Amino acid sequence: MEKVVVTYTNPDLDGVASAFAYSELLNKQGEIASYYINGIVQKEIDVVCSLFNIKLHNKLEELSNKKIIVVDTNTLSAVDFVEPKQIIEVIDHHPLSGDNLGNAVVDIQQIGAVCTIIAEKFKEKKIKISREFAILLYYGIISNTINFNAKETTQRDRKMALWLKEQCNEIDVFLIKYIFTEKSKIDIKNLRLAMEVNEKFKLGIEEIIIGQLEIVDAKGFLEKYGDNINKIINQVKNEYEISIVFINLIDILEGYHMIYAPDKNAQDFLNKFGIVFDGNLCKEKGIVLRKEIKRYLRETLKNNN
Ligand SMILES: [Mn+2]
Repeated sequence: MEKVVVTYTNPDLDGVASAFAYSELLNKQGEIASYYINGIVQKEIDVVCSLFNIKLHNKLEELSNKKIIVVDTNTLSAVDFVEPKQIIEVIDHHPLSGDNLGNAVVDIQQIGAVCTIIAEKFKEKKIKISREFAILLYYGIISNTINFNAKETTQRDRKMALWLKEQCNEIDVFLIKYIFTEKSKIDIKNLRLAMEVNEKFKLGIEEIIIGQLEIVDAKGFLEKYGDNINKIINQVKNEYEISIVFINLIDILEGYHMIYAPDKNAQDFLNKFGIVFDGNLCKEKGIVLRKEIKRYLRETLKNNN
């Protein structure tokens, strides 16, 4: 039976690149596999694809009779366009969602990018990687680790990025700044998509939503578009009937992050975890990603109980 590799709805480059490249790897191993992208991709994908003239498809296939492989998420609601019982394999690097993944083979590693795991599979199996997959996986690692500045970055991410660069001489470190700058030119109509506020996170008995914005000049962006962000936070609170919604704003060139919580609710909640606000912001040097915040919240909750 044909396998289809999918990732969460409205995915980023790590999700798209690993889904596409993993289906290619399976094909090269003699299996029949394809990939399917659901929703609208994050802007960084368009930036990289047009830069290197790479074409993606997301034609709606009949998925109901396929075996499904999920990459870059282990949350079932994020892939609600497939039936949970279809899922045979999960490859991810996010904290466990707690969802029942049935009999699927689950491979969750604490690593900077799923692209790293997929690249390692090409290397280990000595399968030649063609230019488009080397490019996508390389910039997927760069994007997901914020050019190796995220705390969760590992030696394996660095090693595979180097290896991918050796496989394709079009890969250029000097394009990273261009890609980061271009992906930050968010059309404000698409702000909610860029904020990634569509996934509930279970924390003990609580359910919260943490958004994330990865942009250049995060401070300036917040000054300019704070009202738009507030409006979206309120929309999300109403739609999901959730009282705690906040945003992790990452400055991808300056290398800092800020937790932005305009609501007292969210601030009081985060205070209990030792996260202290100055106004609506908790600013820190260095980059902490949303999945690391999730891990921190879970760990703290566990230790306090
Ligand atoms: Mn990822």
